[in-house]
Amino acid sequence: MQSTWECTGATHRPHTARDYTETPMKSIIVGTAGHIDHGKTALVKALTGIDADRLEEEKRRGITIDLGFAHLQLTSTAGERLRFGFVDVPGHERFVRNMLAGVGGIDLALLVIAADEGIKPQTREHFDICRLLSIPRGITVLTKSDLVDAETLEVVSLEVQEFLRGSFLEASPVIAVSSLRGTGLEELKRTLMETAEAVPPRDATAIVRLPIDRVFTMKGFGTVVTGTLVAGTVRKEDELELFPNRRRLRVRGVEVHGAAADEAVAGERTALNLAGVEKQDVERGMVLAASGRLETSSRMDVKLSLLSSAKALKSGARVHLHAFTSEVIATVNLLDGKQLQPGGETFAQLRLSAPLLLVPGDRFIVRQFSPVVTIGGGVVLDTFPGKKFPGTAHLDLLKALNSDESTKALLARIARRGENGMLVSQLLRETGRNQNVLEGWLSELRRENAIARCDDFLMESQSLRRLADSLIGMVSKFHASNRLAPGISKQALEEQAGASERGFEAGLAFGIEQKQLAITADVVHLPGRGVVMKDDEAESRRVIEKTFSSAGLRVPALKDVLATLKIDKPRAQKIVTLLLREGILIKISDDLVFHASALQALRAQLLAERQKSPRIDIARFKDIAAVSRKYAIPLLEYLDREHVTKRVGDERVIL
Ligand SMILES: Nc1nc2c(ncn2[C@@H]2O[C@H](COP(=O)(O)OP(=O)(O)OP(=O)(O)O)[C@@H](O)[C@H]2O)c(=O)[nH]1
Ligand SMILES: [Mg+2]
Repeated sequence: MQSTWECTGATHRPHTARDYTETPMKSIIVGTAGHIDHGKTALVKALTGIDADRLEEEKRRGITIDLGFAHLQLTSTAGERLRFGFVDVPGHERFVRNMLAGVGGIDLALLVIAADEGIKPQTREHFDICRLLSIPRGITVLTKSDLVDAETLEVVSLEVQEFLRGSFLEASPVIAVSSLRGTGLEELKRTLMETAEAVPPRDATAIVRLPIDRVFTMKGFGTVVTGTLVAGTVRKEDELELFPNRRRLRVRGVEVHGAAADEAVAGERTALNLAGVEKQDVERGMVLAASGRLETSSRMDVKLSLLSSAKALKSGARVHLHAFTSEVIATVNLLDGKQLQPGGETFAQLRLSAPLLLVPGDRFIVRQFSPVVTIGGGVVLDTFPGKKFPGTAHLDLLKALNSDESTKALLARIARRGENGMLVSQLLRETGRNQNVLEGWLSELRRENAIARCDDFLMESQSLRRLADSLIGMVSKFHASNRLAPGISKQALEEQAGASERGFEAGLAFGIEQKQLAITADVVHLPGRGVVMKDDEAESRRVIEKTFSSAGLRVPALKDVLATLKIDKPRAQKIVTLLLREGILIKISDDLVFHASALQALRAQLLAERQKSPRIDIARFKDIAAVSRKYAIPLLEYLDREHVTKRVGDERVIL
């Protein structure tokens, strides 16, 4: 490869592929922040030798308009190799949205304040943005120290310390430098290295996500995109999915911090040469992610904080939402109250004007709709929420999702699916977490008996217990009202249960495992119940069956048969119901019941008679069946219904 994709600044360095025999390199992304003209770009150049202002217009106007990039490699006194990727942002208030596109993935903020001007509006706004995005650490740099005397520097320094009090930067160093003269730069580099040592490595095994901040074409390469890789590892030849349009693309080449590499890992400034896509099809704000793992969403539940400098925010208000490099319009629905007070914090559901690829834990900034100023920010809790639900349940869920304990939040995600349960793949998509990490938490939850698992299916233990209990209740109820039936069919029980298919299977399996349910040939029953009858009931059943089978077609009245039994009438009636359901007895009219074998014999007889003549009247039928008129009429009507005979005028034909 001839030139770098990542850094199109003045300095082009020869490429060196990563040498894995060397001690591993730690990558840290540093973002500048601060008011216009306070010397951010000059500082980055003084540190790295790279002019991050790459646009002709920037050079002409002497201001930064869009994001600029540079890099610097240092070796700490402990021998650790550190690679700093700088994202230089514009300070101009009109370009805050460009600043927001760059600040998303940074590990460390360089808050730049010119010693001769002190704190200015965008010092505050950029600082607020860093706080709202929870950027964990930073260094404050007083630039242009050569322009002020020692006394003024002291005053500005005190003013800055006062400004930082109570913030994430309170205890961090404040370093005076002159990019022009080079003073303070060595101290700044030392401080950068010390601060970098505390930066924890990002999760290189998580699901890949690269929010795109630049797209360009390079002769001989085609389309190149750049961004800060916020999660995962990208290798040459990987297939990635471009969101939101879901195109699948192949990675033709990888560059990290301006040098060709076999892979880029989370936390690195990354440039990817993509096959199968034109420059005009890709733009800032799109995200490249591992194929088929994640999904965009237009509705999300978040925790939202409002700056104390902002006006109160009404539920239903529209705002500009910035997350990583993307920007959309969002409608804020507050979930607790109608209005969020300045300096306040609450749970909210956001409806986005376009779908974004975000996962829980991602941070965002909101800016007032008009005039556009930064008013707050927050953290994504749930990218696939249901509609706002009443009472405190929704807030309770969000409190759990907002918990620092990963397993607690995970349990809340599984628990909210209740008796439907969920698949591990759904949980992966919902959390954006890598499978190994998730599996670790799931094992912990299983050890604590908080969840149950069957292959890739998960259900919260309490929901499973509840489901099994309700199944047991349904089966018991069935037995109670169908005392002589063997049990309820599995299908009927599933319909009654109303859970998902996998949920029902799990609930049933659990009930069986607990020996509270049993299943025999797709019939679910309580263990020891169902087909088993009490002795006197079994005896009665035999009596009924025998009476009717020996009666043939000259059957006795059912009530007379039941009167001879030793058991009470309701129990006797249930035995009859069972015999009818099993098809052993057949009811042809309100008070006529026959044994199936007698009717079967009659059918056979009629079929034989048909050979002689298909025409049959009542008299002939009475002869054949050897029954009185009292039985003949209902029997013939039954046979008509069964399409054994057919009425034609006063006569019938045997069919
Ligand atoms: N004397 C002096 N001038 C400086 C120093 N640092 C920057 N400057 C000058 O201040 C002006 C603005 O510097 P930049 O680095 O472009 O400022 P910036 O913060 O990047 O400005 P934006 O990107 O537009 O927000 C330039 O003319 C620089 O030469 C310094 O340490 N000393
Ligand atoms: Mg600049």
